Amino acid sequence: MTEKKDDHQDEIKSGEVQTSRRDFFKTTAMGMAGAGAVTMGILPFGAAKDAEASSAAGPKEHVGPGELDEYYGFWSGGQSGEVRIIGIPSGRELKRIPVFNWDAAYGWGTTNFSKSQMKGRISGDTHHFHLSYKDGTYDGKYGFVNDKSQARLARIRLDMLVTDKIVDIPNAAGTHGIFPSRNEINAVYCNSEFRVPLPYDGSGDLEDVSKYGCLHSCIDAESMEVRWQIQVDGNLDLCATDYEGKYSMACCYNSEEGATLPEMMGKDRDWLVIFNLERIEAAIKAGKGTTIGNSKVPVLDGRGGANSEYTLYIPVPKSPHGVNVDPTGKYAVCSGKLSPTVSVVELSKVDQAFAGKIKPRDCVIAEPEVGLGPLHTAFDNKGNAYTSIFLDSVVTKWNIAKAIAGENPVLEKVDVNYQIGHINASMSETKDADGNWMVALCKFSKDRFLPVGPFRAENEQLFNISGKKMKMVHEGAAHAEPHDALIVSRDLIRPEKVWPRDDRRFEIERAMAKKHGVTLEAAANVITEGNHTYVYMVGIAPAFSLSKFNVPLGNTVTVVLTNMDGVEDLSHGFCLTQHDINFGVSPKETASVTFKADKKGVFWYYCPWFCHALHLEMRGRMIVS
Ligand code: K7E
Ligand code: CUA
Repeated sequence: MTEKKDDHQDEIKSGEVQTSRRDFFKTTAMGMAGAGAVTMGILPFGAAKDAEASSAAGPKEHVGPGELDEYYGFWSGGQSGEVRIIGIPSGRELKRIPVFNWDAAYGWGTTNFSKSQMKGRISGDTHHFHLSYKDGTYDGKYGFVNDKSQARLARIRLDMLVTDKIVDIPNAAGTHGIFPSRNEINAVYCNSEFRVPLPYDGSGDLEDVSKYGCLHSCIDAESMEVRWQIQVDGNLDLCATDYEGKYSMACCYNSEEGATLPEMMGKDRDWLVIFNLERIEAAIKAGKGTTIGNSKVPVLDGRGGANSEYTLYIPVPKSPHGVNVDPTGKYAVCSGKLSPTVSVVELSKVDQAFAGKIKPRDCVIAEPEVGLGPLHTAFDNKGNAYTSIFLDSVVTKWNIAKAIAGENPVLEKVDVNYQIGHINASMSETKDADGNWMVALCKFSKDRFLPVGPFRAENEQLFNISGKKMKMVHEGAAHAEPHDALIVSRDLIRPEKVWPRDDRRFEIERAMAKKHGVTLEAAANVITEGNHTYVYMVGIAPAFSLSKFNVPLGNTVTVVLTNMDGVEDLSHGFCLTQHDINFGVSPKETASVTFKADKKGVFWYYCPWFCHALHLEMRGRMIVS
C-alpha cells in the first residue's frame, strides 16, 4: 500500500508565507486586550445589550423583547443527537429538533412515524448540519445532518422544521463530514471516518487493519437513497463541495492507515482528496461499480493515488481536519490540525491535475501560518477568512489574497474561551456570505459560568465582524455539544404554522384509516380486529373526541390522534399514564402510537401541551379488562 502512494508525497514548500512566532505573540496580545475591553461589558447570551454598542453601519446587535432576530442559527447537537434552532444575534433557543435522539415532548422515537425512521435506536451524534442549495445559496427546502455514531444521514424538512427521513449508509462507520451539492438539490456526500473490514458484516479478517477500508458515499437528496460509494486510501474527515457540481472533497487524516494514535500520526502530510463527480457518475452509469456484501449500492475503487481516475490526492500537512470552500468558489481551505498552517487549494487547477498536467501538490497556492491547532474556517464578504485555532484558543482573521501573494495575511487574532472547535459566519457557506456575524463554538467554558458539577456547558461566543476588528457582543452556555453551526438570513427560512391535511407525514395513519373506512379528521372510533385495537380520535381544545375507550387485556393498541385546531401555536398531545407513551400534535397534525395493553386497570390519558384554560380537563380513560 505504501508503494503506490509515492505520488502523494511531493515536497512541501514551507516557510514561504509564514508569520513568525514573535508576530504571533504580538497579535495575540493585541487580540487579548481588544477582547478584554469588550468582555467587560458583555451580558449573557440571550440578554439585551444596550444600543450604544451597535455600530451604525453594522448589523443590529440588540434584539428587544417582542422583536425578531435577523438570522436563524442552526446548531448541531453533538452527542445529544439533535439539531437546535437559535435566534441570532439574540442567542434565544427557539427549538430543539430531535433527530437521532428519543424525545418526550414531541414523541420522537415513540410515534409510529418516528419509529419507522429510528428503527429501534435512541441515540446519535450530530456533527454537521447543512442546508440544501440552489445556485450557490440556500433554497429553504431541506437540512441535512450526519450521525457519526451509527453511520446515518438525516434530512430535516424546513417547511415544518421536523426530521423527515433517516438513511443508513452501508459498509460505513463513523459517518462524519457531509456536504450537499451547492448548485442544485441533487446529492449529499458523506465521509466514513472509521476504516472497517469490508464487507462490514462481521465476516472476513477482522484483525488485519491493512485490509480495512473507508468509503465516500453519495446520497440522493430527494429520495435519500445511497446512489454510489467510492473506496479511498486513509480515512476521511470533513467534507465540502465546489459551487459548480464538479467535485466533492474530503480531508483525509491517517494516510498511514494505522489503528492506534502513534500509528496514525507518523507522516507529515496527509491529503485533501478530490472526487471527480463527472467521471464517477459516468462510471456508475456504465455499470463499472461492484457491490460489497449484501449492499446493492455500486462501489468504485478510488484508491491508489495517481492511478485512480476518480480521485486526486493533494498532499497537505498534517492530519488536516476542516475543509471549507470560500464564497467565490475559487479556493478550498484545509486546516492542518497538527500543523500551524492552512492550505489554500485553487480549485481551477484541479482539472489540470486530474489531466496529469500538473502535480497534485501544485494545486496548493498558499500555506499561511495561522496558529497552533487550526480546525475550521469561515468567510466574510471581503475576502477574509476566520480560522478556529484549538490549541491557542484564538480565532485568526486572515486575508486570502495576501496569503496567495506571499505576504503575511494575518489581520487579527482574538481570544476565545476556551478551546474552540467549529467556527461559522453568517451565510459563510454560500456565495452570499455577508460578513456580519461570526460564532465561535468553544469546547470548554471553565470559569465563564456558574459551576454546575463536573460536566460543564460549552461556551458559544458571538462576534460582530462587520467592522475592522472582531467584536464579541455576547456569549452563552450550550448543552453538549454543538459541533457546527450555520447562521442563515431569516428570509430564506419560511416555516409553516399549520400542517396541510394532505401532508405525506400522515401516510401511515391515512392508509390505516382508509382500511378501516374512517376519516382522520372526524374520528371517534374504536375498532378491534382480533388482538389489535385501533383507536381514532381528534383533539379540539379542550377535549378529546373520546373520553373513554376499552381494550381487552393483552391486545396491541394503536392510538391515532389528530389535532383539529387550525389555530397558530395551539398544540395538543397524548400522554398515557403508566405506559411510557407521550407525544405531541401541532395544529392540524396527525400522529399515532402503538403499544401493548399488558396491565389490567384504568389508565388516564391527558393532553400534555397547555392548550386552553381547561387544559387540565383534556383527558380520558383507557380501561383494560
Ligand atoms: Cu471539528 Cu466532528 Cu466538525 Cu467537532 S468536527 S469540532
Ligand atoms: Cu390540549 Cu392541552
